Amino acid sequence: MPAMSGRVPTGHDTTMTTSAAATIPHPTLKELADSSRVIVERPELAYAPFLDDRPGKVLDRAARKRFDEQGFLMPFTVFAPDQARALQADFERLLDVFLAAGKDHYAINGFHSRCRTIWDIVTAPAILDIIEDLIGPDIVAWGTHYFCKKPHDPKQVQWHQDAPYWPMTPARTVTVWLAIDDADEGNAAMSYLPGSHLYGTLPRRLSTAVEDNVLWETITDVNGLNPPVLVKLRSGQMAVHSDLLGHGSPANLGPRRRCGLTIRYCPPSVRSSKGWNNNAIICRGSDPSGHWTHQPRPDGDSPFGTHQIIGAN
Ligand SMILES: O=C(O)CCC(=O)C(=O)O
Repeated sequence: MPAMSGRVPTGHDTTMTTSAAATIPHPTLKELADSSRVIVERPELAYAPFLDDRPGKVLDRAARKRFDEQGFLMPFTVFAPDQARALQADFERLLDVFLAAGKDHYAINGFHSRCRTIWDIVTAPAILDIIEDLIGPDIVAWGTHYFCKKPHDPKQVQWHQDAPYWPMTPARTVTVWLAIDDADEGNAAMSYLPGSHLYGTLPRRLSTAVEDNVLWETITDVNGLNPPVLVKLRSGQMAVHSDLLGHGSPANLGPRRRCGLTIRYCPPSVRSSKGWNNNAIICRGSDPSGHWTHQPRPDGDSPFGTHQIIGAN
């Protein structure tokens, strides 16, 4: 299979911590405002910093500043090893149900309101404490997707930003990438392009068949951006990234599965169209506007019913 277009996300710094990441040179927000790289295709998709004066439960001011500068933070251990093994067992049980219903490894997309297993992860306090520090005390979860790369899975996730895929405005969603399996250079871990969230929407095109993309768009040119950083995580750890951050992952050439659960959180002030606001969980606080429809904890795990498929990457 061809490598991902642009820089291949291997052979780079695989041990980067959030403090090391702070050494990456970033343009300042002012420099960016003057930069011709900022695309105004959808001006509401410009990055707005999360930093404010709240003390933070987990993330102090410096950490939130790093998020604003680089567009991601990692790693956070949110589940202990025994809980992480339970996450794997739960995923495998869920996958069996989906496979038996004729679906594939990437199909568990948007089922947080149908599957108690996912609903319970989405509302886990250890995750929400970190999200609260970024987006505030009112927390809506509107999307989930298991990205399960089987051993020797040729499928790739081409460089992309999430926000252009979504009918959401403004760009204010933070994604949790929760490692169900250990993820590293041996099993197609994802990579981030630090600082790329600051450029608005990057030029992109439809992916080609040869790219074998799980999704369908590819950033046309990553040259001139910071080099990729591997999202190396142990099972039970998570990373968080901005919906404008460039990221992707190559084919899984090795014998180890690489599964991660993405969870999309935003403050209730975000507006969604196409009915995506009806498949939400109000995890903390409230939505006084009533835009988001809260889905209560389901009784069990069902592969059937309504869910987001299109674009809910
Ligand atoms: O898991 C991957 O390889 C890609 C995940 C992704 O695109 C995302 O978190 O938005």
